[in-house]
Amino acid sequence: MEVLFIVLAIVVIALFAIAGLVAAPVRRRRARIRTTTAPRLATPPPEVSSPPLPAEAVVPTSGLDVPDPTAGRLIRLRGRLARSHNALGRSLLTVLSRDHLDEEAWQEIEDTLLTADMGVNAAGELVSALKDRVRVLGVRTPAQLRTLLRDELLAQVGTSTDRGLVTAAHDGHPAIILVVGVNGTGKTTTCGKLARVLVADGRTVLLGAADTFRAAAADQLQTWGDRVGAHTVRGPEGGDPASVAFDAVQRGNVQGVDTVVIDTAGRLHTKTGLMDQLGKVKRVVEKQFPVDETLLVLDATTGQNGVIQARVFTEVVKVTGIVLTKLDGTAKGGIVVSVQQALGIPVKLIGLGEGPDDLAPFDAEAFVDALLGEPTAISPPPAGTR
Ligand SMILES: Nc1nc2c(ncn2[C@@H]2O[C@H](COP(=O)(O)OP(=O)(O)OP(=O)(O)O)[C@@H](O)[C@H]2O)c(=O)[nH]1
Ligand SMILES: [Mg+2]
Repeated sequence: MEVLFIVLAIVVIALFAIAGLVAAPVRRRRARIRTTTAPRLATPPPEVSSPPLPAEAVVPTSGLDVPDPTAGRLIRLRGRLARSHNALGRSLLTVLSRDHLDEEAWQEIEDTLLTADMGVNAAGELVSALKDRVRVLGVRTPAQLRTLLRDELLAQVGTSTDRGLVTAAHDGHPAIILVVGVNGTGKTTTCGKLARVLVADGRTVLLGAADTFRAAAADQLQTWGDRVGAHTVRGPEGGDPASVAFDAVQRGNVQGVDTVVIDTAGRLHTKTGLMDQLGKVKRVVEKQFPVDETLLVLDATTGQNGVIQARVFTEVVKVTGIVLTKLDGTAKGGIVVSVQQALGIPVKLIGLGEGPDDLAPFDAEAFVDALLGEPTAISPPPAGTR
């Protein structure tokens, strides 16, 4: 009996030992899977079977930035716009308030508009509209002139233009935004700032680093993404940008994010090979879903050349909106009008600085008010000054 008891005890101990040996690797494997699953997004994606992300793709969720809300951003950033642009409004109002407006005065007004890059057609139209209204008005008070100029500038900038961006998932897949432009205009920065805008508005975002020319470009984008918890899909340096863009859209769709924002390499509009490559990026993405927005990033300081760039880019990838960057560093805000009028492409976003939240949805009224400056701007200089 005693012997039987001892044998039974040995059998039980042996069984426990075998069970332990089998369970250990399973536990280890489970632990490994937990550390490589997709990052948690601000809003949990719908139940989808997501392929695991590589370990380096996991975005930390603690210590994320909380971007400024987007509502009224341009109003908040208006001061920055006014600093570089209200000289335009001031000089126009100063000439308009002369007692006698002769041809020379009107030429001066037109020249001022051309210097601000408004473009020949828009400047001509504005001058003739102003001429008509000044004639009807007769005697002019500074306040009347300001209203008149505001109305006519608004008419040129366009108040009824649709400047909305498609950023919400639709038809069961994410919205797709492709960001294009020549070198150094601010594409990557815009993708990063845009991700912040979207996150601030409650969207979930995935970034695609389709600038594969330099590893640093993907690092730059990923840094922006990491700050707001947006995952960045990237490929090998020198890899096919179209394939990275395709992967980003596929991954974004599987994860159920709202918006996929794809950064592309800077390319001169005159380089046919590079422009063809861009066309391919869009075509390959569209094997999955249509691109909702193709945003052309233009550096406002490059002036009328922006119109030429826009013409070529839109022939290749059908641009749906302009992002005008570096408006904080130039008085050439008239490009807003010339690009729209020459090509019918609305300015949708403007960049007003290097800060992470210095990107604002374009608002015609806030823009024109910034050009005109404060109403007091045309009051006579205090005595003793010249
Ligand atoms: N002042 C100012 N600087 C800006 C603005 N937007 C971008 N920049 C700066 O412009 C420089 C170029 O920005 P990137 O985003 O790297 O430009 P990119 O178009 O991605 O450049 P490539 O990828 O090399 O073609 C950076 O120093 C940005 O900080 C803006 O609105 N205002
Ligand atoms: Mg870049």
